[in-house]
Amino acid sequence: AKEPVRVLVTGAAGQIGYALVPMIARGVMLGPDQPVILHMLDIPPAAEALNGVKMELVDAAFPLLKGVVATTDVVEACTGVSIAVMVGGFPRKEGMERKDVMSKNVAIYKSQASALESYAAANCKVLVVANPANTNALILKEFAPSISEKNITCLTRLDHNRALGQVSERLNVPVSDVKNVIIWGNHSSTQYPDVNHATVKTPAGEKPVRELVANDEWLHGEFITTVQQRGAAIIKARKLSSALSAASSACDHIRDWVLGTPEGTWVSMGVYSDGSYNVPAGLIYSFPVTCCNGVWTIVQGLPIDHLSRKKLDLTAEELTEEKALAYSCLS
Ligand code: NAX
Repeated sequence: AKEPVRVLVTGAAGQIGYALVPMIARGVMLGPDQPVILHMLDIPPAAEALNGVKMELVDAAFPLLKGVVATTDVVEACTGVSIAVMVGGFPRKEGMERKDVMSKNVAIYKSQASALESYAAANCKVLVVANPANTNALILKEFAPSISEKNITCLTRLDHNRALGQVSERLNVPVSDVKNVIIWGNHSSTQYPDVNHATVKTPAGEKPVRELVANDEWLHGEFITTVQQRGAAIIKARKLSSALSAASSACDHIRDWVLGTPEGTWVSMGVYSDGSYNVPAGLIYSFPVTCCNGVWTIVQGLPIDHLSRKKLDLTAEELTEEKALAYSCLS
């Protein structure tokens, strides 16, 4: 039998946490034969709710779940974890300045970075979900210098999956037959959902999405805005932000990272830019990646047309500004 893997979820008493921890305990994230020990962190005002989640995890009697740590102590939460999913953060409240929200999150990610740096297992893989996800991940990277930049990522897989979903709905094909969309850039409304390289499996082989949709107006317009604004549409409909789809996508992100992407398929992940596609190095930017043996690699050599270039640059500019704002909160 495999040794259990310790998985940290921060903000575990929140909405996404509540959807995510049972998925992890069922093997959705690390596979059906991988036992797990869940470490759940939240802040003192949520301690009682967190304990309630722990009670439900016990009550669900998940065969793969070998232990639960529910704590408000960041050191206890981070000790020995091999996977860290950072969902906790300070939400933007009405009337708050962007800089004030950033400043709160910078403080949180700085201190949690230090705890991971000192107490997590060697080679711990980190996924930041909490917004501003890319920039929180960058702060975490800065303050956990002993964690490899290859091990610090942010979630854009939800946006990626939303793009697959929109194509599937439009063409009336199973979503599992659609692949290789790309989310470029920031997990924000400047992200660029790109279908230029996406394909659909058909009885006659793989066909480009562009050819099958055959409607550039939709692809350049409604498709992009629907994906960019899907989060707001969910809030409007549910009166709560996306949780089940965010949790499911976080599992997809870690599963593909650890267990590998299928041959011929790439996924979108927010990763540390090395300057690929002329994206400024030193940002956490969403790229198309393949994963093998627990290591992601940016897909190279995709042709970028003029329209796409402008969109890649626009979202990079926003991230550069966010980075500057985050750094200004440090001083
Ligand atoms: P909730 O407000 O329901 O939950 C957040 C939880 O984090 C709360 O229980 C809170 O007490 C806790 N928390 C706050 N500060 C903490 C700290 N310092 N340490 C540990 N826990 C802390 O929000 P939820 O809907 O679960 O969303 C969580 C985050 O995900 C938000 O930042 C949200 O913006 C972000 N999202 C990111 C997405 C992505 O694709 N990257 C999509 C979904 C989601 O909107």
